[in-house]
Amino acid sequence: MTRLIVVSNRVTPPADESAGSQGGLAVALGEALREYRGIWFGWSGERVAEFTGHLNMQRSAGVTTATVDLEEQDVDEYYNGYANKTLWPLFHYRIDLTEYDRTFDAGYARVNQRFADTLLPIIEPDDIIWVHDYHLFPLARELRQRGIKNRIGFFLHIPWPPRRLLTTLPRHEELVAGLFDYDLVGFQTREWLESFCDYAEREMDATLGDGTVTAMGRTVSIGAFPIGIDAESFHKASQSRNALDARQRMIDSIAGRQMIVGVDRLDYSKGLEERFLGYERFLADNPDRCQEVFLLQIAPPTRAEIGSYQEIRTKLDALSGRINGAYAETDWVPVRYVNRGYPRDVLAGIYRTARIGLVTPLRDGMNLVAKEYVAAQDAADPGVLILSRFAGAALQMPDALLVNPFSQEEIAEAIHQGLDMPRAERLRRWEPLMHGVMTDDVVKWRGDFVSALEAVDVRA
Ligand code: ADQ
Repeated sequence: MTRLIVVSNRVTPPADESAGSQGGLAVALGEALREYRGIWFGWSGERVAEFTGHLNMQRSAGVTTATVDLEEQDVDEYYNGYANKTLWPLFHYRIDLTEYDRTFDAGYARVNQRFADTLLPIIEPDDIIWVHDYHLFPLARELRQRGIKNRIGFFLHIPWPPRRLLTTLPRHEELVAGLFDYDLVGFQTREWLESFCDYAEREMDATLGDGTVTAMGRTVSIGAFPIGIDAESFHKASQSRNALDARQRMIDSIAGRQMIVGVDRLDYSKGLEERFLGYERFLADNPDRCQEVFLLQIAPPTRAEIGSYQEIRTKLDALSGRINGAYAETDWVPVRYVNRGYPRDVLAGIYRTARIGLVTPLRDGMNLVAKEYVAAQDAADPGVLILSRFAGAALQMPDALLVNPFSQEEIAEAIHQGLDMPRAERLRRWEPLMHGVMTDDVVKWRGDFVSALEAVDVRA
């Protein structure tokens, strides 16, 4: 029987789902792995003095995980370095934040080789292998060089940048050439896929076919597979005991005001600074109304070892303090800014209480928060989603209030419109959004990807 091997940078061992703290991706992949008797392979998150290649195999909640520990230098050069100081900003169009350093390249190559060496002994001839994200572009090449002929697919969770930006990366050709050792490469949207094709045609002299790209004598299948959430269970979670408790606590503290909610990892790509400024513009433009609302921004810190993340955190601390200093009254603060994570059911209850979900990334592969906000709404009285037109999700969610996240005026106007929106219009917009979120969920996403990988013509 075919087994599925999922490979990602970090492995999140499937926990007790009733704990409600699992990410949608972990839930979705967990289900796929159970169905296919699969294995989830990646970094444990632990650091050791010297890399041993020891594979820690564990089975929990019906899923087998296989993890390796990495050396401090690996984490610095591969994870904090090439993945998160070079590729992440570049692929989010931030060449101003992109750091190029040869030691990062070397660390990235080394960890991909180490992953391939460690994974090799557990691959069986009929396994299909699904590699995730920008940390692992060269993994298929490393596996092929070690004789692996299995079907290997790759899914990119983040945008594909325009060609003119990507060519600022030293040795970009080598990075992209590595993708041609996969059988299938998937993107979140057609926009990122087209951007990839543009690069391949212009920089690699590639030929485009029907769902394929051929370059350097190799053909790879390509497709857009927009990721969804575990919509049904998230919707249920929004009515769970914990969600209702969270909702009641919020209502008690709101004193009849309308809540606007933002939930994001603390990352410069999420447009938090611009969002705060847009909200400040709303307060300035509507002095008579501003006390009707407040903004709850939940933003747990991530990648805290990286300078650009420390900078954005400092900026947001200052900006939230400034807005509150300028506008707060003794019984009202305009911004509640919280730097921690919450269990999924609590989050669902918070989304359900908010009149507006404010999701304004400057650039995002997809954005699952927009979909979670929609799934958590009360069908009788739904809230309004304000969504950046530069999130991949915007292509699937035209009924949201789409804004340019760089424009303070557009954010301020959309907040105004959202607060005043009559229930009939809120329903008219929410119903198709909810239909889309429920239909194009994470189960469909993984089913579509795995079927497409299984359907690829066997490699020559
Ligand atoms: P992310 O950049 O992490 O994902 P996103 O898609 O919004 O962005 O997913 C974030 C997840 O973290 C959501 O499920 C959200 O609920 C959760 N989360 C955020 N803040 C939280 C908090 N305070 N407490 C608990 N949970 C919190 C990357 C890409 C995206 C792409 C996804 C999936 O950058 O574009 O949509 O992968 O492919």
